[in-house]
Order: sequence, then C-alpha cells, then structure tokens
Amino acid sequence: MLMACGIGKIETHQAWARAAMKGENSAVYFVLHNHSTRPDELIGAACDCAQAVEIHESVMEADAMKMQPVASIPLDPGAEVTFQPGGLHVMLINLTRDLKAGDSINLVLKFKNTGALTIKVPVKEAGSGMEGEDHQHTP
Ligand SMILES: [Cu+2]
Repeated sequence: MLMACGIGKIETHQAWARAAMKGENSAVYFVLHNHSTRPDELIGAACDCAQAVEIHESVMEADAMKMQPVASIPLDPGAEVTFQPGGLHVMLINLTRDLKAGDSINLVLKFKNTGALTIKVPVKEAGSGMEGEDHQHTP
C-alpha cells in the first residue's frame, strides 16, 4: 500500500484572513481537503478573535451579492472544497481585536467525524477586485 502524506486526515491549504479593524467583520478563506477515505462534514468554526463565527456563502441574487449561512459542508473522501472571496467563506463577525496584515489568528474548524482542527491563519490585505464580503448582512 502506498504511503501518502497526510492520509487519514483533513487538511487546509492556502488559508488567509482578510485584514479588518476591531468591531468590523472579516472572513477566512482556504482550500479544505479530505485526505481520508471516510466522508466527513464541516459543521462549524470558532475563533477567539470574533464574537461569532459562521460558515457563509455569497450568491448573486438579482444583480446583488448576498450572503447566506451554510449549515454544514459535506466532504466526500478525497474531496476538495475551496473557500474564496465571492463564494464560500468563514465569516468572522464583530472582531474583538484588529486584524492587521502580518498578524495571524487561530481558527478552529469543527468536523463531524474528525472533531476539532485548529489552524493558524495569516492575515492579509484583500486583493483588489475580488471583494465580496465587505458589506454588512442584510436582515
Ligand atoms: Cu459572510
């Protein structure tokens, strides 16, 4: 049997969080990769840097970008799911401190089978042109 790096677990690649000030919202993006042979499911996230953390998806609706909460993300064996500006993201709601480029945060990702996975996420300035999560939530 071939030995593969990271087999049997879930990994994140290319994680980054958007720089924002205390009291604002921010978002975390990454590629989620299920290296395991078992299905799993992302069921939540947490960070001590924000009052609430939710999984969201940005969708185009009648010419306007809207965000909607996503209850969970199913991960088939080998699945890769990309969280990116304008799509899926982990929303950091009401930051309890400034997130400046060069800082890092610890994000806890909660999985149905694997349990909690803590990842270190570098904070970066958002690139121009790919904004999507800057607006406030509409009720
Ligand atoms: Cu959002």
